[in-house]
Amino acid sequence: MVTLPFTFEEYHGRQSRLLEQIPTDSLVLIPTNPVSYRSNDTSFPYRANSYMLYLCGWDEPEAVFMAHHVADSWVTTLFVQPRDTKAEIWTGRRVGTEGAASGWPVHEAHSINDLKDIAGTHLDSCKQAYLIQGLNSTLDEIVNSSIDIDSADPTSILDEMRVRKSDKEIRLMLESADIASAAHVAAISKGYAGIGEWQIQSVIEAHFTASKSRWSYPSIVGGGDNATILHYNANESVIAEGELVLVDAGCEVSGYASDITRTWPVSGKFSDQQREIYELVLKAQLAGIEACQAGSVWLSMHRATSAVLAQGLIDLGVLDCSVEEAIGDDMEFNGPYRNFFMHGTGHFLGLDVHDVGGGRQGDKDEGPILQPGMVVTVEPGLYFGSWRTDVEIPDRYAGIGVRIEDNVLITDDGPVVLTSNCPKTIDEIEALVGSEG
Ligand SMILES: [Mn+2]
Repeated sequence: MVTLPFTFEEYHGRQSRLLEQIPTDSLVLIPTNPVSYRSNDTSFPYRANSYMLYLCGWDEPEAVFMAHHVADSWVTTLFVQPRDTKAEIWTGRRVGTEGAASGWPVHEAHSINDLKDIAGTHLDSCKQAYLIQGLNSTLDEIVNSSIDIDSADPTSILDEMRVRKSDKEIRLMLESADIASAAHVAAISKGYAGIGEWQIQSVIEAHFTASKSRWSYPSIVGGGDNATILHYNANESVIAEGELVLVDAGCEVSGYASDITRTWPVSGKFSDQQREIYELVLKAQLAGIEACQAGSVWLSMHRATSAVLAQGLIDLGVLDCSVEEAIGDDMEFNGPYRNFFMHGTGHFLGLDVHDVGGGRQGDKDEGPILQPGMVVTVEPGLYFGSWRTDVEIPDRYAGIGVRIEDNVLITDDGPVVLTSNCPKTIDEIEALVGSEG
């Protein structure tokens, strides 16, 4: 039997916080994700919609969470796949309507086959529907075809709630961070010159599976120049003696993601050039973490990492200009340092690996204020792809890509690194590479 990751009390609290911000003449409709097909009738592993998980923890496909107002209170309903022995023989046991009504934090449960009738009837007495569109075509059609109903988007209200994590959510995120940390440690300790990127991937993902977890995004394992491709995940090359390997991999626990990047010398020792770049990225990453203070703007950590990286690139002779010029006019983060650090410093983390809450870094937008309970990633990097034609790559650093990423909880007492069990100093890493070879 499925166990929910949170108490009914926690789910009811989330539902009330949502519904107290919704006019009472509205119908709230939160569909889950559809099943996606990989090839012919083979589906991708199913992942429920994060808003659905957040509001009631339901993780079977073909479901809708609904809330409608009766007399003085909201009534919550789950539409779910009904029990069906013949279908369950093929695709697995279902909780069914009775199980949903008794075991999940809602007042009622109905068959998904009755969605159109029941939701349609409730809509007749409503002025607007708070619907997440694009997930369930039946709902989109009912709402969009009725001229008396305005469609509103509930996600901005939910995002505001999701971005600050409760203590229980933080506990799950710490669990997720610990599993991913141990997976990286296992991979580093089994590294050797000549190992295949896919073999490192298998060590990482074996640890996820053995820990009853699964990846929260496709694992990136890039040796040498492959480390300079930000979303490389072909993971099909052999890593040669002396090359660095960049591993960006995280897992999820009850839907909550971790997201860790480590870069290490596959033969066990950083070369002088690799060490110079690694130390610079690490210095920038520590400055970025230090900038994760409650009350600071979202852009603070990008400012912090950018200042360190720009100065460092000048000191190493990669750039020949002032820090201001390197970062860009009016601190727009578009100067020449961007040739080597082309992404943001971090993103929010939670039920989605790139979680809700806004804030893409890399321009002047200061973004939201950091608040206790928010979890962010801090992941500066420097990339010198020898294959690039858009910019001159210094010979000394050609083929080096370094990114270091941790998951950081904002608290009133400063940043707390949730992934601190994953080593990142040069000494720790050099001691670990191949130690279980
Ligand atoms: Mn990340």
